Amino acid sequence: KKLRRLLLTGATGAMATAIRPLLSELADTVVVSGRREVQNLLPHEENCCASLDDFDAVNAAVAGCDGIIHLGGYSIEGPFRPIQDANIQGVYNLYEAARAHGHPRIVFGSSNHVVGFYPQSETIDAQAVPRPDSLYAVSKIYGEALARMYFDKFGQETAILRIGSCFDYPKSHRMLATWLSYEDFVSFCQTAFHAPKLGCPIVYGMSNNTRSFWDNSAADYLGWTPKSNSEDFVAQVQEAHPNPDPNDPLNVYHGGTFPELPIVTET
Ligand code: 15L
Repeated sequence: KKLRRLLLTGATGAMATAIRPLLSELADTVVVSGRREVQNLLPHEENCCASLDDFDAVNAAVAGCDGIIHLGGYSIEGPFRPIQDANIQGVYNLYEAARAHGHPRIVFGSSNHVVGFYPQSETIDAQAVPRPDSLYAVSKIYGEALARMYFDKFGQETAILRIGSCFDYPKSHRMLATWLSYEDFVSFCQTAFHAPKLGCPIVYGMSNNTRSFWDNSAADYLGWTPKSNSEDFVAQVQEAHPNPDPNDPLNVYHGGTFPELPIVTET
């Protein structure tokens, strides 16, 4: 099954750049939207530039789309102002545009950092109380709450995906638990757009990793079956990082190094 017109926000970011070629499986046309134009457009793509804090631009990007993958935003810890513009004002603009245009389903790219302060010795599920590890993570909790409010108030369906580490391969011992392959991300989106009933589930964005500290059983009803397993990369990770220090925050917290990052005050 294919969407007619899929909006991809954050289209110039690293994750979007990696998955763009795979999205022709999901939709006839993919509207790629970032603050700047995407270079090297693929045959199935159209550019529609929008800064997330500009409602009119976001509204124009959303118009006519029957699905949205929202990867746009400020994606790491940083000063509050740009986080606020993109992840708070920006997500509000996106949901208001979706409300004006028939509530297309949304895959909201949230982050594992919303539970970043949990210790890796503890396995948690979608019901876990958030323990954000950064201002960035707090802004993602705002997005999750907004998604839930638009669902309860208007029936807007969203898959809240708390993305772990979406890279071409796991790059650390922590990522043996948090890794999400590009293929599994795209299969998640396909499932979210076509599940008979989506609702507003919280799902941890990880592949079928043998090692993990997240439990996705609450989302079993969706029928998503990730296929990649970080176990295939154990030898490679061990070679790159022999003798991992168990007291290194990277090996202590779900959120790795983020819990120990300072607040960045604006200059
Ligand atoms: C994130 O939320 C970041 O956007 C990404 O750059 C990685 O740091 C990822 O989390 C992670 O936790 O590995």
